[in-house]
Amino acid sequence: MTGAADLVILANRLPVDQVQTSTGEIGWRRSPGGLVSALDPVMRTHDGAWIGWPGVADNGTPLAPFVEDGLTLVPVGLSEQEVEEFYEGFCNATLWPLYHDVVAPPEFHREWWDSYRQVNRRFAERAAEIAAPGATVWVHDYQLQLVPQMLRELRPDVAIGFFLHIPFPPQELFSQLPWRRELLEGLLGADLVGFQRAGAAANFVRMVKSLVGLRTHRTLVQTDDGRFVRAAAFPISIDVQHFETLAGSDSVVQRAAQIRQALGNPERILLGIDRLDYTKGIHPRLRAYAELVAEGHFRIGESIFVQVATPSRERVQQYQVLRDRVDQLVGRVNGDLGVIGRPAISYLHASFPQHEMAALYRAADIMVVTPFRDGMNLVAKEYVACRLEGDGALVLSEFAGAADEFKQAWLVNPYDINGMKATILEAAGADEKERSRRMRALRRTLRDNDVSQWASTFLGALAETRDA
Ligand code: GDG
Repeated sequence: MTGAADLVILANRLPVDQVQTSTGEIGWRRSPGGLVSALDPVMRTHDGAWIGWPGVADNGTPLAPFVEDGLTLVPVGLSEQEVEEFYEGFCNATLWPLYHDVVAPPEFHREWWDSYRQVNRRFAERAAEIAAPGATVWVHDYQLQLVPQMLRELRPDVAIGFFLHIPFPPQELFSQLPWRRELLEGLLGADLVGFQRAGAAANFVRMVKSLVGLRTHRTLVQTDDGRFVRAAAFPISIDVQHFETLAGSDSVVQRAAQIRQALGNPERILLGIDRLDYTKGIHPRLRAYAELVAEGHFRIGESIFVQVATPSRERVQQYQVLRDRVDQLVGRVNGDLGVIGRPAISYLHASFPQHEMAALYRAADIMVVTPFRDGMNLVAKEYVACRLEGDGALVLSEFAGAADEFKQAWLVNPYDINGMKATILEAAGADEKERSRRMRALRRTLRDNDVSQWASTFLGALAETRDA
């Protein structure tokens, strides 16, 4: 059975969120994201369809495909048990920590793996139904690593690309996984496997050789059925033009001034924006800042750290533990160091519209991005895009994918608190010329690779791999 879509995107989530209208009916709200804006134009010109989970457990009634704002969306339902075992379990308590350098200990449960396989099969079957003969199918991220192989068995005629948004670990860590071989074989169903960094692609090829026993040559793998699979890096980016326009709009400029005023017009605003996730290094970053204040390098009233932590995966235990740790640290720091009406850290556990994010980026003198490990980190790129005047400073972890491109950022090791303190001080003390030299270089780098370029480079490479 074949369908009519020439380009099929599979991602864990649909690009819309399911909402309930006031009359109790199901409605959809477009969720703005880099991936959607990158793929939107390609989807429209190619008769594309997007397969994903709507974000809430289903009640047993299958949801039919629908068209929203001109995009064909195909929902895949997950039961409450699958949300627990596949999504919160295998995806976010096994693979996520394992792929991020075991910052938290990964849990291995056989029933979670069974659920992962079952949900991956459902996605693959859906793609097999709707893809036109010879279509291009692009599978996204760690939730769907078995889909390429499952889909290839059902539909050998389609071109399959896979892109991993998060890091791919070295063999010493990946080998812990009881189902390591199955996952590698799952990915090998693709014609092209894309990663954020070249090192991740190299990890993959090395493991295919040692754990699956296939022949490899540089970035190519030869499978037992005589196909060639290519692995390469395609560093993702953002819609630069969109952020520049937003940051330059009157309302964002005004809102940024309001934010500075509400904070007491300090000389220096430091900013962190992250999903509240243990990989993002929020805790050591705030500790470093608190020590700088305690030691008198920054003074309350003159400097403030604004930390936005967007609620994330709140039912997963490690995330609850992290939330308590950050709450405790911020409470202690503000209790010890703050004065009436002026905290050391302004901490917001909430998510905001993109307009507010752009205003925060505009208001901040120093952006502090310190993940222990991160596939790319789009927040760093968004900050750079919003610095239209070429000022501001980016302090960036060398363990974020963005560090490969952003060599002119102030790079730090988030495990080294003294080193981080010294670098934050250096960035704060740098003269205007130095800051502007670095920021302008970052902005040039960003403009050279925006998200639509990322998408077309990947799809171009997929077409080439297929024709070779
Ligand atoms: C994964 C990989 C890779 C955050 N809070 C709010 C909000 N955000 C937006 C940011 C940014 C995005 O969410 C976060 O992207 P990151 O790249 O920083 O991190 P992950 O969510 O972990 O993303 C990562 C990425 O995939 C893409 O491949 O870079 O390494 O882990 O765009 O702006 N947006 C709004 N309100 C918020 O409160 N509107």
